Amino acid sequence: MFKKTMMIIVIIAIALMLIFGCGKEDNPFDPNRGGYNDTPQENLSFIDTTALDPGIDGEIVDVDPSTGEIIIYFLDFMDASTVNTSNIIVRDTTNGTSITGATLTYYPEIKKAVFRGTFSDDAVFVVTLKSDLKNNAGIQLDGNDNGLIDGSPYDDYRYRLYTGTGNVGDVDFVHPEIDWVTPGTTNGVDTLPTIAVLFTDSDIDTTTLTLTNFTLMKTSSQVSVSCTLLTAALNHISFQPRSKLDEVTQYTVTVECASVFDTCGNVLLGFVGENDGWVANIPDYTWDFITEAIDTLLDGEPPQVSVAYVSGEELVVRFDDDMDTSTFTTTNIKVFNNATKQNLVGSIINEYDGKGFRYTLENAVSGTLYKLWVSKDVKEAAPGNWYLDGNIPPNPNGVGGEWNDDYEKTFVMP
Ligand SMILES: [Ca+2]
Ligand SMILES: [Ca+2]
Ligand SMILES: [Ca+2]
Ligand SMILES: [Ca+2]
Repeated sequence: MFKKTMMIIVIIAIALMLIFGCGKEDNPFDPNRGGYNDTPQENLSFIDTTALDPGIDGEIVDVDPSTGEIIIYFLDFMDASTVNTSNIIVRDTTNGTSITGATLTYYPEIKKAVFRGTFSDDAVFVVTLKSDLKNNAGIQLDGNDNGLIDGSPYDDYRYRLYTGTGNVGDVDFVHPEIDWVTPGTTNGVDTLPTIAVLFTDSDIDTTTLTLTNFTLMKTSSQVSVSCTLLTAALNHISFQPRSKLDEVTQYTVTVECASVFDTCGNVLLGFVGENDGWVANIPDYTWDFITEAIDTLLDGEPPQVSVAYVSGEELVVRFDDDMDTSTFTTTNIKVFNNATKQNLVGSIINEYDGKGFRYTLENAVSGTLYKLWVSKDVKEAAPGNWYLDGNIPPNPNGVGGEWNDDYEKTFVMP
């Protein structure tokens, strides 16, 4: 009965989200972001997508009785030798015929390329701007707009056009993304949760929605939890552990994105707004949750910093739970000059109640901006023993020790 009720709730929630637009989970967490988040981002994109003429999904209109034009404006001055019909390809996806009388003219001084030809009637066309297009500085097109050089086809930029009654919806190269997950990154989760993943487009190949591609494991031991598939639909999957999970225990859900496709074979990219676009090796998307405490003597809530303030010559830092003060070390706690990043030497004095520490500020200069940094590796005392749930957005989110769970706060020395 309980199972059924949960399922109905999830189905209603999904239905509501479809009606009211897909509400993004507040605090999604993707540890895979860590790897490329540290990579310096470059902006290699130089197609002015807002100035394409016709625009994305637009109609090609004949400029004379039989000739149409596709105009592409670049934001950069281009290497003219790369602006050619090898790198700007127009494909008639309806009739499979080549565009007759096709010519490409590049006007370097106004950064404009014009593709002219005779386009078949009532057809859909895909324009592909290949990653081999280069600007004058020799930088290639970043078609997937991730600041990284991925090469063709990942960095090719594609858009659709049509003539007459051609329907651009017939051609799908839009990759699905994860729009919402439940339970999200949080604690207090029911020990028999319904786990659901909702996708941005309702076009998932449901044969890829399997419990091989969507898995649950106990985080500490990496031991898989056997689950039952509840629903696999064009826009979501839901599943449930076969038996109750352990209480106050952290679990990891993994979506093997590289094995999930839409009905046109476009691979799942990851969480919307948090992925690198279409790349060669799509990383798994994972998130963690912590189950509820049924035995109320247990503690399923990771600690957070409750306050951090200057008092006289000390910086007072307090947590919302009893802490393992052996983790209050100079490795885990630092204060530094916010401008120069130079370490501010001071002592760490544990608070008598075990809920915080004081950092001495005898070397701080009045009027200077400093930053306190507390590592995610700071832990609370037993019975919780959880790592810090820091404050770097989107934290705190109820799960501690994640890659972005350090705590930071700037303060001016009075
Ligand atoms: Ca790229
Ligand atoms: Ca699609
Ligand atoms: Ca706690
Ligand atoms: Ca967290």
